[in-house]
Amino acid sequence: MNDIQLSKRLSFVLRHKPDSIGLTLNPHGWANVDELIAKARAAGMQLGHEDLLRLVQSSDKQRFTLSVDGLNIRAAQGHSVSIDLGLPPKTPPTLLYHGTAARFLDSILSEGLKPQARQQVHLSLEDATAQHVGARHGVPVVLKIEALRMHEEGFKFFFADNNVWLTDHVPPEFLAPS
Ligand code: HQG
Repeated sequence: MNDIQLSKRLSFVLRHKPDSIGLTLNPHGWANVDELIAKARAAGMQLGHEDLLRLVQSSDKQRFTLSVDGLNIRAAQGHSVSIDLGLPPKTPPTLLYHGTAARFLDSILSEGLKPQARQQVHLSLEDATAQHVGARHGVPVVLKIEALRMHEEGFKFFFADNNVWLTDHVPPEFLAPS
């Protein structure tokens, strides 16, 4: 496996299917580094400590967070497994962006942005980042979210370690084409 394949597999394990290698995440999504490596190797991944550190440092979207003591690791965001990242609510900027595919637009404008398979809706600080996120699904469309107004009306926002903003649901009245 090259680094991209390793990183994808690690994202899959830490966000979606820890039990695919017999791993259990703690309630905040952390896995013990030694246990992760041992179980990943037992499942056929060629992964050592140095590989793991390299993947954490080289991840283009900083997908993984190491605990301060270096003993634990988790995905910064993107989970479908039910965990609580334990992030404090934070005041968002006036506007945030969400990239999606044109074919989802009608549904989104009628029911708002939903987390779908993930735990929360993912929002970007910049239009350009959102374009890339949207292009993963098809012809990209970027929506502007009136994040600060949502916050003022009581919606909670969280800022993940890798600069992605998270919220539970964006009702359609806070959305506008960018
Ligand atoms: C759409 C990547 C119809 C939503 C990225 C999106 C991100 C609706 C899709 C992270 C809808 C879900 C997350 C509604 C939302 N009707 N469609 N009401 N509400 N949708 O992949 O935000 O490379 O789960 O617009 O960079 O695309 O994996 O979410 O198109 O940060 O590290 O449903 O994943 O990071 O798709 O991407 P996703 P996302 P990684």
